[in-house]
Amino acid sequence: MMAYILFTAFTGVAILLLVFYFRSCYLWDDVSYALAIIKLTIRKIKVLNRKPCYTILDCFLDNVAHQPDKKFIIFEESFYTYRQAEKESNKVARALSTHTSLTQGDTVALFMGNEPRFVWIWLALTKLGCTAALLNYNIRSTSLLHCFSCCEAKVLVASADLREAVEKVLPTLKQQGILVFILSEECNIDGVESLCDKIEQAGDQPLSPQLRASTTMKSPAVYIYTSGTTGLPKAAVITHAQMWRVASLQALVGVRSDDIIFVYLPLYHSSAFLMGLCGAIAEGITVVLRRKFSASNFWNDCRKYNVTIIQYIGEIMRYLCNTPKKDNDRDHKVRLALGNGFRADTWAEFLQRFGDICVRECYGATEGNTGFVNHTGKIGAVAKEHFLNKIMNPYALIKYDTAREEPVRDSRGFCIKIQKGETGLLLGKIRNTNPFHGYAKNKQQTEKKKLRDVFVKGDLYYNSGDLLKLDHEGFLYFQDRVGDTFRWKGENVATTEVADLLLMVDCVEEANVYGVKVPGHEGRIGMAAVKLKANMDFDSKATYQHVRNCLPSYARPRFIRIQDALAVTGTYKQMKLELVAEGFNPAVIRDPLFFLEEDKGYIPMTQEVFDSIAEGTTRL
Ligand SMILES: *[C@@H]1O[C@H](CO)[C@@H](O)[C@H](O)[C@H]1NC(C)=O
Ligand SMILES: CC(=O)N[C@H]1CO[C@H](CO)[C@@H](O)[C@@H]1O
Repeated sequence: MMAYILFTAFTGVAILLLVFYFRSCYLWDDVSYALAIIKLTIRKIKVLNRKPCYTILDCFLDNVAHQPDKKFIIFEESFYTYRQAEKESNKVARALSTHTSLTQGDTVALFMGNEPRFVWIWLALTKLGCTAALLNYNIRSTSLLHCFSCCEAKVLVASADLREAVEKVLPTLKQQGILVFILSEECNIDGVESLCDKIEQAGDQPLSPQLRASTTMKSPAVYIYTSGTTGLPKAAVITHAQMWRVASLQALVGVRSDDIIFVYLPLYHSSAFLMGLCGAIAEGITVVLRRKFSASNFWNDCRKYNVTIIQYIGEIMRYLCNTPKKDNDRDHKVRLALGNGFRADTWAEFLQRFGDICVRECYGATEGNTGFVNHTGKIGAVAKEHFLNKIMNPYALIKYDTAREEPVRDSRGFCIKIQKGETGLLLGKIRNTNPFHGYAKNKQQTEKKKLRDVFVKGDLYYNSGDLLKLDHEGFLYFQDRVGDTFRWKGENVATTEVADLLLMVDCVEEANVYGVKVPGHEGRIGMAAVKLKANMDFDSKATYQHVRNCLPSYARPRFIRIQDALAVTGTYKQMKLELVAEGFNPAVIRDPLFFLEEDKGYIPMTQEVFDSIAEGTTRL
């Protein structure tokens, strides 16, 4: 098997050298990328086939054995070595196994922000053979309950500052017999137990591997919530094998053992957790963990902690470029930036201002089975087509009808590949080595992401829901996400989820939610077209209160447009394209229009408000 792969790969490289010699100035990039992929694939095959099964936790334990005194996590003014992290997580594991009846295969939901304890608890759960469900700490009430129950968790662990959010859903949790822990020394809420005191009292000796003997590469390692493209958040199943796949991206982009990575994005997302934290464990490097992103402290932190690698999402890079220029902008050790969504204009500005940082733009969905790394650093591109990528990671770009929201099929009913210069829907072929595990306890949504009979009868693909453009040189550019999700402030917002919540407001009969562009901002901001019940007025106060209680700020519709009737397609799907195009300009829109003023409520939209948003005086 190995010899065969090596042979194919090297023959491939030889052919590639010849082919590209005369036609490409990206020869060196392509070759070095090919070598990196081959090296990585060999490593991956070795790791994934090890017996007994070798998870990221085992890799962590090897780091503890080989470099116990190396710093693992640096957080605020403290640091923890690999050995200390091992002891801390042993204590958590012992506390949990003493005070709960958790056994292998059970799920525990984590509801907390970025802090070292997040890491200890996850390690502890893995040591017990359990799965951690990483809840987004911005969600509340119905969404929180939904996320909690869709992974069938038995225990909830929440940080002390989220106590109120937990108390609100406590009656339902109690009904379901859920054990609730708060990370504090003591707790006097009926039905909630404190956890910190129990961790303090627990011993720190290693736990028997027997406790996780039933873990395999195919067992769920964590659940990460994604809005996917429709409906309420779904728990994407991340198996131990998938965890390795994403973690090894760090090796692919050339991370070295002396690197220090800055993790400030929320750990409940896959980029910080899988690519950042798990990747750091795979390479045995140091993580600088921060509670939250801060544009004004970003470079000071990088200098203070000698950070060499940063992760990003497009919006972050824009925030950094928007900070006032300083003399010491280039005074730092950051050499590599890893992430996605970097827009071409910001990218160029960023490099010019903050120095020659190697940017590796990646593309991939949490639950997806395909992904790319921009190995040439071509500004704006997510990747360049590469034959090895096509072998390891077979994908296809097909023609997509954005108005009808479905793939274009030919007379025989098959999909059509796009030509160079066109934009198409990205599909990833589902097979043993590129599986799609779908969503926990949600067969319907899992099936919805699969596309069958694509090029031949019976074939099966994962539908990414993303539109990518292929240019004439073979570079791929992310264009848009189809259907029912938009991105705002780095978070995906599922339009149907927001619409469902609006329907709970008394005066609302129908709601159509979509995202609109705002000048000077990445992504799209939430807007809703609403039809009111007969003889009722828009109740701005009730709407505001409901939206504020149930939705995180990035998901709240900032504009509401009242319509007599909502436009639907022939198949009764709500039409969004026209609404999106019309945006929120009161000069264009005749319908009554409302604007959500932060911390105040919905006020009538005026030309002044519009102008101040367009000029950037009103911040969104
Ligand atoms: C950062 O690097 C400098 C020089 O290499 C060193 O003196 C300093 O102690 C380092 N700081 C930290 C926090 O490791
Ligand atoms: C392998 C490779 O060539 N990577 C490129 C990635 O992007 C940076 C710039 O953004 C280039 O400098 C690298 O050469």
